[in-house]
Amino acid sequence: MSCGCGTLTLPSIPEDISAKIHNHPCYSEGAHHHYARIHLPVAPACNIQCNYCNRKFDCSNESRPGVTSMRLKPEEGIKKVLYVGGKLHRLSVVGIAGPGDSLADAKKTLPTLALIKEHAPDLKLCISTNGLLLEEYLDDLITLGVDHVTVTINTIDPEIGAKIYPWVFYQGKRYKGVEAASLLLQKQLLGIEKAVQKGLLIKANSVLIPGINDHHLPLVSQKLRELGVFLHNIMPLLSEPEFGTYFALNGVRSATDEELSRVQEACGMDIRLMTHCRQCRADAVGLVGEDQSGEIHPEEYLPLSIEALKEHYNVALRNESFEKIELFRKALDKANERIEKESLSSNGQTFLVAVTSGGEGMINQHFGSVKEFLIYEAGDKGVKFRQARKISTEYCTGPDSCGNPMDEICSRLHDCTLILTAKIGSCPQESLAKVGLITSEKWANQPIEKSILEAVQEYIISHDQERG
Ligand code: CLF
Ligand code: SF4
Repeated sequence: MSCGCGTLTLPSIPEDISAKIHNHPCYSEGAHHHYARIHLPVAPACNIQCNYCNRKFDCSNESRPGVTSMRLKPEEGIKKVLYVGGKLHRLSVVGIAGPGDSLADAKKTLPTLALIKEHAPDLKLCISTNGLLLEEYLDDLITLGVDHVTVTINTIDPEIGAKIYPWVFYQGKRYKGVEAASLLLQKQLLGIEKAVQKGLLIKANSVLIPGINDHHLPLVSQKLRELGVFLHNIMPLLSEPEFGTYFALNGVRSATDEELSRVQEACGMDIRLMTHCRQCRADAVGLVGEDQSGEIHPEEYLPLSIEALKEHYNVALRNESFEKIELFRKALDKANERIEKESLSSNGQTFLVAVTSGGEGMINQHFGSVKEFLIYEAGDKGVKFRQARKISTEYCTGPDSCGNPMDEICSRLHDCTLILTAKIGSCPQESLAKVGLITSEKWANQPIEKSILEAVQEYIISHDQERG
């Protein structure tokens, strides 16, 4: 099973853990092409302040900054889950990731999880927290069957922490500066340690903040590994003036793709990395990377009774869909297995390849409708997923409106060698060729990894021939 690993050669994943992550789209890179998640925005309160967060918007620890989700009550949340699960059979996980901190608002998070456990027990339960109250609520989470928990931990040094967290509110008292950062760190480490001891699968998120914790994150990774954390997700700081955060207004800029790659490379020496995170919304719905939240309207599910929604949810049909997905995954793994057997013989060179995909692990999206490119790295060590790069608008937004975000696309893909896509017009193809990007439709509707292997092999051969 592929798991979004970094550069470290880790021992293989034990069978019981493999089973737990098999259809979790965040914990398993392989699963994210096939299985969907839903976030329920039931928890608006928070007990700390992060300098990259503006509380007018959703929690930036597990969501894209600058987005405001509609709040739901627990009983509205379960209705939404049953409604979406009945429509979107590939839904496998429910996450609570804000819009504040799930455990600062445990009075709403825990009843919501209890309702899901009661009415949709086939779904995995997942929460994301800043960790301040993790230890306090651990037993409740275990009783409810939550076994995937994300803790955002940006530093293990209180001096650095004081630059990120201006205050922490704990047991009726507001702490500030280094004292606040020390308290938060101590509670995070204790919560993680206890959670791992009790068998929870912990993912840690760290926001990569240029000039603040960029050089320090490998130490965080080391510590997380010692604590038994399963996966480390480095998320680039997104910092735009319109987000109105302390960092954005005080000159702390967004992290670049290159900085992210560099830090991932350094952290991947110590721990298994998640590289396919899309910093989704607190009300995200659908495959990771393909948010369908705008298609789900409260008036469609709120008037219905739980009983009616359970019928619509239809566990038997959902099970059949899961079986089909698993058959497809097996066929896909078989098609991709060549990449494990065949060496690329790139003589130490690595190539970045951008792919357009609408899911299912295939090159099945038209260049014109792409909102994000999947970037893979291919070299002597094989083909591995590196990161997703979003663009602000698709190349083509309608029949009469072929836009021209080509400058942005060229700049986001400037370090790539090849672009593999399902379809591309001659006009964008020529523009990309001018900046040295080679595009190809040859692998349209083919599995991603084996296509990259073949495309890079072809590229190496043709270049060797050119050089004589
Ligand atoms: Fe949601 Fe987070 Fe659970 Fe996934 S998201 S609570 S672990 S179900 Fe996933 Fe979204 Fe990244 Fe989060 S892609 S922001 S890592
Ligand atoms: Fe914002 Fe989340 Fe930090 Fe709270 S924990 S301040 S909601 S980013």
